Amino acid sequence: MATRGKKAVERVKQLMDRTNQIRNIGIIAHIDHGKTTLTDNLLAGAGVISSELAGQQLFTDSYYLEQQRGITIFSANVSMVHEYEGKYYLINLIDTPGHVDFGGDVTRALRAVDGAVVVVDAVEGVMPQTETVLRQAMRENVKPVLFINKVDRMINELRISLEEMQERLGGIIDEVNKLIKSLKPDKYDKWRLNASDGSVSFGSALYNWAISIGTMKRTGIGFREVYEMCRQGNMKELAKKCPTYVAVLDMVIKHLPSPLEAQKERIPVIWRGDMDSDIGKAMQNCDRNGEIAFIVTHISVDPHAGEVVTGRLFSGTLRKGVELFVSGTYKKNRVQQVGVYMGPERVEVEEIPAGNIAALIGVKDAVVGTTLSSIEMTPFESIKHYSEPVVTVAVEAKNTKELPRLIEVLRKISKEDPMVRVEINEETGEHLISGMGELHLEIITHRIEHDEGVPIITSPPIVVYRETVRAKAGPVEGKSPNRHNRFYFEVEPLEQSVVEKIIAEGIQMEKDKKALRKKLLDAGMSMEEAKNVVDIIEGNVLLDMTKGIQYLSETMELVIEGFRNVMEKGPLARERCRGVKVKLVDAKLHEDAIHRGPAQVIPAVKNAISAAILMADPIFLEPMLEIFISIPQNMLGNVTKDLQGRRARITDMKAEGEFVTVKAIAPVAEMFGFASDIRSATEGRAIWSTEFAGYEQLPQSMFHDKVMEVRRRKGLKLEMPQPSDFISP
Ligand SMILES: Nc1nc2c(ncn2[C@@H]2O[C@H](COP(=O)(O)OP(=O)(O)OP(=O)(O)O)[C@@H](O)[C@H]2O)c(=O)[nH]1
Ligand SMILES: [Mg+2]
Repeated sequence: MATRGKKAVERVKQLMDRTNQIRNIGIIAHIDHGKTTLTDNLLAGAGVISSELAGQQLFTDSYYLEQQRGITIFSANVSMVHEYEGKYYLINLIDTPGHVDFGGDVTRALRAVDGAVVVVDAVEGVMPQTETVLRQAMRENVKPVLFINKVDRMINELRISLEEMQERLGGIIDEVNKLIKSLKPDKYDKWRLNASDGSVSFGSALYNWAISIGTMKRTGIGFREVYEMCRQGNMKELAKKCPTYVAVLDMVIKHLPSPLEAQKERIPVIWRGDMDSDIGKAMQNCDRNGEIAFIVTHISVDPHAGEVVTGRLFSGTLRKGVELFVSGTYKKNRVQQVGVYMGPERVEVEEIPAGNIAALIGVKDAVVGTTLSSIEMTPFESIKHYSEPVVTVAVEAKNTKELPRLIEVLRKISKEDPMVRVEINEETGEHLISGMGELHLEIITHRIEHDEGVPIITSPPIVVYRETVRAKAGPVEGKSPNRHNRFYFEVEPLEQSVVEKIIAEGIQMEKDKKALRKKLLDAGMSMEEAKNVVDIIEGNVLLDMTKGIQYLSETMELVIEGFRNVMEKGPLARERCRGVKVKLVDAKLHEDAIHRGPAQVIPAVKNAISAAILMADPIFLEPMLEIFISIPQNMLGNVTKDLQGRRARITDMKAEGEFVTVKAIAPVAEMFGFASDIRSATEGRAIWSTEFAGYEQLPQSMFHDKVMEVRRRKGLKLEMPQPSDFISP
């Protein structure tokens, strides 16, 4: 059983080669439902950590802030070996965080795996984040199994009868199935969870016992026995007779696919290249003799070895010394070391065949999401996360001598975490770090100060707005400084549903015009417009509605650059634009290319688009959160009062026994400090979570003040900008 020592390493190396005996899985769930405790027990069961410590040590929460705060911040890769029906299997597992601020980690982990153990707390049941992580798994074509955890609480805290317990457990399975059915109708028949076929197990990660149909048959311990032993406080015996790892790992091996089965179905979803090409076939067949195709899903720093790039190898064989193309750069990197995980440690190996999760050293130019390959290939689809970095802090090095170090640290952090966006405020020279929420930014600034030792001054968190328009305007003429070129633009709102689809599906310009047109039509754009799209950025589009204008096609790159400049820094307060449809309707160009260079075209385009936006009834959009709160009935008053003070809109309220659950939508800007306020308003009895809920228009009454607030922060003139600031009337 033990996987420690030399023999264990040998076993892992052997199994790495037997693709049928590999399972790559993620543990996913709502916050606090017990993922890390479960992972501990699986590691202990496999002999990687001592079983006395399992459940207390929280092995994969090895970062000190994780231990201090009792939450997972970074996903962690571990591997273990398990024997099932006389055969050994290699299980590569990723423990993911549950807090919404770290949801990007979950998304990335799901790219690396083929199956997921969805953990649900038996008492809390299916929660909002359960749905979010399941949606993400379905999107990646990752098959789920279910572990219902904390059954001990159901028995000992809720003190319900055996019958009611079984009924409630059945209810949770039904709910998860409903989600699978609505999120992935085409797979529902195959993926439907069912306690009687063993794709669901039940137990207590903390007290280290679990049962499934399989273990029931072998041990004779079923719900009745579990119920009685829990009541008698005899969970030690349960843990001995039916330890968690047996039920859960058996379930994983029996019901989740090996890479060989999984890649056939996953590749068409995560890669848009030609399935009949050699590399397409190699990946679908998990062919170790094919070219190398690898996606980076995790980057961490090892104090001895430096940067460790972890990810999934879909085809080929990785060996020390190979040179790999790094997508998005024109560079090749040489792999200096190849490793696999053994428990939480990396073990260097000679080579790793397709189907495994591998750790590489030497790939300096990769960022999370990069495709590494031995031939130039279409990169994997970008790893899309449903949420966006909407909260920002400004940081400044306390000591200007430390500025280069600060820049270096920020570069490193944004390489590891694509949900972090770092920008320089040119006016003030500060660095603006945007992240998913308060906690995310707190961890980042903590890392800069305490782990990297760069003292910084950090501003309180602020919200980033988006600039958009509510009306049509134009055509507006933009003249080049030499007056030889003129561009005419119209601006109007891009239909809301189109904006949302473009963003949710990550639609970008691509070489294949037909494929792009189809995506835009599916998103609800008209044919007339879809065929004229020349650029797309963050839910804004540029359309070329002109016909037969001489020299325009040679100038289009510059027009696009001008357009992008405005979309990245809108005319109201240099916030990003969103949902703006810009149409180029006419142009007059100088015949001589020298007179229509960048210095002429870009300002003409920028000025015309900026002025048109200001004429089209512009407004700020603000980021929103959906809030879910569950509280005892008698505290409802305190909670609704707090919510009202935050411009929240209550969207649903349901009583369940002594508890009420409230759903509401509120601006991110009003939610700072909510955690401590709700704690004191409810004596710590509220269970709550939030989720990103897109953008809404800022109320008109706040518009002027907010624009001024942002302009002040950015050191801009404290006046509402006018079209005449950009074009002469
Ligand atoms: N009673 C009981 N408590 C449990 C059980 N499993 C986990 N817990 C407790 O639940 C809390 C959260 O456990 P974690 O394992 O950290 O949960 P997690 O899902 O990894 O949390 P995040 O990674 O932060 O989302 C801890 O206090 C655990 O001791 C269980 O089976 N029974
Ligand atoms: Mg955890």
